[in-house]
Amino acid sequence: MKGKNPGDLPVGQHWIEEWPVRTAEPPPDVEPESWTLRITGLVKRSLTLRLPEVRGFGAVEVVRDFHCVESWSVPDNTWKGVPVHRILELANPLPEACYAIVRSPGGFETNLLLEVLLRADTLLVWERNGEPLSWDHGYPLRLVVPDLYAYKSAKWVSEIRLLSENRPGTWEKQGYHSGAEVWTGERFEPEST
Ligand SMILES: Nc1nc2c(c(=O)[nH]1)N[C@H]1C(S)=C(S)[C@@H](COP(=O)(O)O)O[C@H]1N2
Ligand SMILES: [Mo]
Repeated sequence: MKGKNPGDLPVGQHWIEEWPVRTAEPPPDVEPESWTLRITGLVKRSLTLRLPEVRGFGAVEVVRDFHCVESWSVPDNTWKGVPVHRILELANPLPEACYAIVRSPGGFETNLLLEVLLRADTLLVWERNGEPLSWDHGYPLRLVVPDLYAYKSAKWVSEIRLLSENRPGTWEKQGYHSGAEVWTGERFEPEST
């Protein structure tokens, strides 16, 4: 496995400077003031959080590259957001919770291992390089999972549902890899290559 320091280029990727917008569904028509993030499913305590409450978990900054499975990589993004594990600790996952499905209001879904959501650098982000994200890039709340291909980094996150079984999301149903680890090149599920 190659290293994963900022500036390391994964196999099959190339650097680009401009950050493109890549969205399958129309962006949601929801005011930030009424935005809620819900934590549902296999938790002891379901949560419905407004944006100030999400930010109240405490923001961190991480500097990481951003890799789309279609081969472009945007270097050196300073992401500011809340580590998801802080929110999940309050929700308190049940022992049988091993997977999650992350949802956006427009119907986009992506699945993740709970242990990936608990990584220190898995963030719910609202700022990049010192500026608020644009709406197209997922404001007011987007997931960033730096070591997974970017189809796991759901924009406009409104629900994180914990599950006992792995269920494919929007791109995973099209044959994209459920794991999506950049550093081992998990682009497609084996049966579809
Ligand atoms: N809600 C939602 N999130 C999404 C997507 C999407 O279509 N809808 N596309 C994914 C894909 S394939 C990529 S490459 C990144 C792109 O993020 P960007 O548009 O901010 O560059 O968002 C991911 N998150
Ligand atoms: Mo992508």
